[in-house]
Amino acid sequence: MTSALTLYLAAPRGFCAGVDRAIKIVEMALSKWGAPVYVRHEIVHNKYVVDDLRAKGAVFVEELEDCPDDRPVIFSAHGVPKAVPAEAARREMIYVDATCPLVSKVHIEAARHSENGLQMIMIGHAGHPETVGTMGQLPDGEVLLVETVEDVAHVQVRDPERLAFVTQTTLSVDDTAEIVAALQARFPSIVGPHKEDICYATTNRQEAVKAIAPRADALLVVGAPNSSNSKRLVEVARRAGCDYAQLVQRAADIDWRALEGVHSVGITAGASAPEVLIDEVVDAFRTRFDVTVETVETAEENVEFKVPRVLRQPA
Ligand code: 0CN
Ligand code: SF4
Repeated sequence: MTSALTLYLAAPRGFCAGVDRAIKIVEMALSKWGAPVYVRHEIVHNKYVVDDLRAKGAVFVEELEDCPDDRPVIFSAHGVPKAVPAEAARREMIYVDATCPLVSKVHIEAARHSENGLQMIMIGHAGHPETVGTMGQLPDGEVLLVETVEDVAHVQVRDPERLAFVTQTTLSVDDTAEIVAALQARFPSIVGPHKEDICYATTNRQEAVKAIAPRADALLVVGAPNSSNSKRLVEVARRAGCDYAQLVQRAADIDWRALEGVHSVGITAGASAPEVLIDEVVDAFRTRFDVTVETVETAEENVEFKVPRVLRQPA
């Protein structure tokens, strides 16, 4: 006899408007210009998405120098340092920027504060492409990076009265609030966004996890190990009281032995994880348990971003 199991499906989960747009950009570029179309960095942090686009003719590289001059190149959703489009223009390449508009907004803010004579502090994860891209809107060394409350105590600024901050869009809402509070305590005149620059999708997915985690025996986040927003969902689940929270890329990653005896499992997905993979995970549970699915909705999303005009025009 199969045992009963309730699956709490988080809503919202999975694709956000920026990811949806970035994937469309690659697909539309392939139909406009034919293969190969080069993509600098994984368009979004998901192997399934990348493999699918590769099969359609996209070529993924890490650096612009790995692209030929005579093929189009697309910059990933995470954004790029200013030097990247500048170099593409110098080489007279066709390039399309798939940076999420919510990341571009942060780029513009950082540049604006700097023009106003404020030194920039970025709250983000060292080495993450979005942080590299945002810091790269200003000359090397201009933006100071803080990753933790601890870092705030040690950061060396030019003038404590003339500072501004921006953040990565995919951070933990709660951790970031603490870092912002530490910055404001040490530098009372620091200028910044109303709260931080975390995007609606990151915020909503964390909220949904908070609603599910306390009542689930286990929680699975469908997402990739290099996906910042997905990893944050695992942390949020554990902190909200779900001791067994794991990231899985696909159903094959599920550790069924660890789930023996559970009665309820929460399921969510990072902003770069396609719904087919969530379906795959739910189906895997159906083959092993007598499953009841309950959707737990904490917000409604209706954000959509247009693709760049060059792709809306015929070739
Ligand atoms: O997983 P992603 O591709 O990126 P991070 O969460 O690592 O930043 O999701 C899309 C988010 C963006 C930009
Ligand atoms: Fe844009 Fe947020 Fe999605 Fe990143 S997670 S692509 S910032 S909407």
